[in-house]
Amino acid sequence: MTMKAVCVLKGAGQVTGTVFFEQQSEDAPVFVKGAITGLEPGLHGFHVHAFGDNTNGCISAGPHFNPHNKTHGGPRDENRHVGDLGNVTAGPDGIADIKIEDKLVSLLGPHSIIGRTMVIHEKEDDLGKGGNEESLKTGNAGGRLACGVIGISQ
Ligand SMILES: [Cu+2]
Ligand SMILES: [Zn+2]
Repeated sequence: MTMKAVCVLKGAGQVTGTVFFEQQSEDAPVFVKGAITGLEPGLHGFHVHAFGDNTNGCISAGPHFNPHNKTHGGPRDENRHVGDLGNVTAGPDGIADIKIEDKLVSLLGPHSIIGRTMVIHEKEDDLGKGGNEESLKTGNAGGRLACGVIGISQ
């Protein structure tokens, strides 16, 4: 049974986006597709955060989703948060086209990301290689430009 999910990202500024998720089975990779607009050209950290709570804006979503108590890393690192999807790149038009395949995030099972929050950040995620303490927590990706709760899609 294929599981599908969707997330509409909004924030205080002009950044908006829609992201679609698809997974064939619990052990299969998740495909993430979509676009985020209104960004400064360049790299922007893109993560699943722990809580589906946007009561106080994107900040209420809490830290990166980290059910295995690891330090922050890049999507291809052994040591990473489940929510660490790395960076997306916005072109000169301010649009980031998203096409990610990830084998750690899941829409199914005990560590499903359904009901959690997708966040797009102000700055580039240093993928845990920034050489300071914050790098191993957040990748120094800065403010939260837009976010949205990941929900089940048809
Ligand atoms: Cu984040
Ligand atoms: Zn992280």
